[in-house]
Amino acid sequence: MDMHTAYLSIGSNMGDREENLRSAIDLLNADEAIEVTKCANIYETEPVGYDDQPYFLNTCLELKTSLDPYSLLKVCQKIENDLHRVRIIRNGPRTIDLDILLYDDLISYDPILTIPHPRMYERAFVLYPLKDITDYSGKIPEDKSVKLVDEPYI
Ligand code: PH2
Ligand code: MG
Ligand code: MG
Repeated sequence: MDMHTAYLSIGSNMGDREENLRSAIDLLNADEAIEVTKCANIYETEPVGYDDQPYFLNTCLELKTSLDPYSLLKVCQKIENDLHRVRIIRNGPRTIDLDILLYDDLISYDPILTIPHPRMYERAFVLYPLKDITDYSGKIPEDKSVKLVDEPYI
């Protein structure tokens, strides 16, 4: 089977944030077409985009998968629904968010699924954890606080 490597950013700032991240990782691994192969450190991060909300926990994952990008997106959206994601405000509080950052060396401008994630290189909360599990050595913006709080879950 054709296997692909994808990187995801996951974040939570409502409810039991640690539990939400762990559940998302477990649900990804429960899919027979996905294996979570790396997990970055866990960071507590200042909200970006919409300030009046709790701090997030963020991390990044490396996956091996036989799914194409759109099928992977569907799995991510199903996990968001299963973890009772509610979102009232754009960029506002959420129990869980799973964003596809990279998929092999694919470049796609489809508005449904833009890869690489269009804002990833502006976001310290994405780049700090991504650097833990890749050889990313580019610039990391320092405008918002990003604090290391835990080791990788797996
Ligand atoms: N996600 C957003 C908007 N702002 N800020 C932080 N610190 N972490 C996030 O995961 C995050 C955010 C939209 O998805
Ligand atoms: Mg997001
Ligand atoms: Mg999202």
